[in-house]
Amino acid sequence: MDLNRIQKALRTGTFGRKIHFEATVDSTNAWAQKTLNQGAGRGEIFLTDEQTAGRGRLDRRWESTPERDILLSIIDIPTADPAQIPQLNLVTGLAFCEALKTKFPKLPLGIKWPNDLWVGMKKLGGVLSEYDPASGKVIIGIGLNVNADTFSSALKGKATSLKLATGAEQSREEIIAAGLNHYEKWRELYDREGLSPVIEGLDQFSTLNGKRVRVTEGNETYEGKACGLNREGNLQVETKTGKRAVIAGDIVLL
Ligand code: BT5
Repeated sequence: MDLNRIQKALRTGTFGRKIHFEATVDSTNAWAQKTLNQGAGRGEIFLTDEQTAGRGRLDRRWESTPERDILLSIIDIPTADPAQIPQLNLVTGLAFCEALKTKFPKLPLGIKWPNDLWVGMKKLGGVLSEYDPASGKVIIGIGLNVNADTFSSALKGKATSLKLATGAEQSREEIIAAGLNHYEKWRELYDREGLSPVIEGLDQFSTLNGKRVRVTEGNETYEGKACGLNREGNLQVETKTGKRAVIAGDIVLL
């Protein structure tokens, strides 16, 4: 990882100005969290070439290929209401999707609510934000398959990388910088104007709008048609018994 190359391409004032790098860690989110009580501040980022215990939501595993993918955590502060922290997932997904769309306009990039980046019908990346109540900070983790050539058998046919989708190796450093540049822009807009511009932005990348989906929320499962996000950024689903808003659920396209 060439940290100078990231720094040269950064146009931010806050995000990515201080970069922590380790060749191997368990999880960049876990590592970032440990540094919070040593005073790590907003905008600092944590990068690695290899994760031995990368995690997704609900303690699921995040796979990666050493030195080929982006494994990044960003420290941010939430808006006044911690209940709105999941909205930062949306801001992050939109920022990174837009950054990739700018670099790769021909790729069919999309966002599968709430936190997946897709190319066509395959998962390219994911976002995991975690709140640390002791410091009042949020750690936003981003995993993005950049130059991975293969995936475990569980992910075959379901995951892709930028290299597989474009047919060429891509620079992780350029993508990290572009993602952070877009993140800072969207984060400031979100601070000034709230979630509505983010929802508008997400709409153009939505892979779910108008499609039939199965939602699993806690112990409950239901089906319906996805029909955009409400003002809080929750996915709305039209079911037989009326419209429902998904707060935190897993969505499967039918
Ligand atoms: C996510 O969770 O998609 C969030 C992933 C966040 C990973 C980053 S890496 C840097 C930072 N440090 C961490 O430890 N984590 C963050 P979720 O929606 O729960 O999706 C997890 C599911 O995606 C797994 O159960 C697999 O099915 C699938 N998956 C795992 N690795 C993948 C990969 N490399 N590409 C595509 N799909 C993957």
